[in-house]
Amino acid sequence: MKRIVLFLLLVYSVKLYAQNPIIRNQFTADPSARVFNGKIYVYPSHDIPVPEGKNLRKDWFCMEDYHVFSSDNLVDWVDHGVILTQYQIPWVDSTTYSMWAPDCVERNGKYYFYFPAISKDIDSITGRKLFRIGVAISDKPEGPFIPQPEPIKGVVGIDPCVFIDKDGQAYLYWSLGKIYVAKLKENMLELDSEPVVIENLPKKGLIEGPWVFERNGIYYLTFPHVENEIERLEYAIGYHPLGPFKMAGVIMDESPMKCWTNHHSIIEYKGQWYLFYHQNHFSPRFDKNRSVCIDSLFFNQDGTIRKIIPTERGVGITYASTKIEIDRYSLISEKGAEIAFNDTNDTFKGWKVVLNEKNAWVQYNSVNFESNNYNEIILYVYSQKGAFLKIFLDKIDNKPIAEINVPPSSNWRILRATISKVKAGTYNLIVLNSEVATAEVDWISFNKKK
Ligand code: FUB
Repeated sequence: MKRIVLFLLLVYSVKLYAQNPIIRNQFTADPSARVFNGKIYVYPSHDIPVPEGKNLRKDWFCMEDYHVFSSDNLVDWVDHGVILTQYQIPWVDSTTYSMWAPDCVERNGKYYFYFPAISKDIDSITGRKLFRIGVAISDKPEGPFIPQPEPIKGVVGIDPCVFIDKDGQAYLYWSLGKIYVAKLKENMLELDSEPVVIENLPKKGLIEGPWVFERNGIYYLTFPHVENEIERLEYAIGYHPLGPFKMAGVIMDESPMKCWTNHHSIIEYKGQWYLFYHQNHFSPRFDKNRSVCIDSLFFNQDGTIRKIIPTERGVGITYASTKIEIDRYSLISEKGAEIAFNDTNDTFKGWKVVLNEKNAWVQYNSVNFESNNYNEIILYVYSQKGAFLKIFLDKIDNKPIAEINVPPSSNWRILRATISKVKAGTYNLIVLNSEVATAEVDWISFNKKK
């Protein structure tokens, strides 16, 4: 099995591009984002549909392996393939498909990958198989990771998060209804203190998924918590990794898609802070098949975190010459505009914008025209009765840069039109339907015609 994983790792490196959700070739959840060697690496859980013929709950999480994804611009993501599977780990009960939320940290040039899974052994007190936390080690952030033969002694639970403080002391946080913390030894494989429960967190409603980071001397303990019916992201602050912590607020409210879980990480990259989290974009009817998203995160002057509203647009610059998926919008008109799947039988084929009425519009921010030479727009569109689209930069009050007649058709088609001169720069793009009939747009792009 080890050989197969190594082989897959060498041949498997898929380039993906995305707004939200950022990973478009599989379900991903519980993203732990880390910056290693100037790049962002995301270590998520890998949700899969429950395989047939296994003795598994049909309505529950199902995970058998982990992938890692990297990017240096938050837009183009490389899938480095499988880095660890349940079948490689001697202590894991591989009939349980329980490779839940992981984390990865670097120490002295080695990468330590922490993951929870249900252990084969039967606990003498509860008489049950329990979630334990294991470690796998690699020389590279992309793996391959070699698992330790035993889980970490003294830890029962899920959702590991490792924080290394400025003085070099590492701490392991994890959850099991509550949040626990213990010091890690220099070898990163053993506890160096008795686990303690972090106090002063909400007493009612599930708490899990700890993520700890430090900024300007404040230690942020962030976590999903069920205050009402489903999880939202909350945080507490303190002045030491072991606390005491004091509740400070909500980072993200409950999912508008009603995904029961949320699970996140927070990092700074090239001077901007980001929240990585998940919702169930590709699986609206089954919220155990989730997808990782990113949105920008901002602090107030006093160090508190501004609440984040999840977006489709996500983060990063989109280049004018790429396929701009305007259904990943920044803003959308209140009336007459909606998004829909391109193919409801294969949600990974993405979405389209449906502009149902006159003056319905959609706005997609941060499109970069890196030169003055663009002179053509290309659109992938459909309108049964015929429509007329106008393209604006930044404001609908501005003069449109293109006006496109979409002839009536029973098929999707690629249309091209000349655009007026655009000065090199980054703009917010607006697509407006100026006809009564419906126009559907999958993507648009810009070209430099000779
Ligand atoms: O992904 C399985 C579990 O769902 C995670 O461990 C929790 O944090 C929740 O996201």
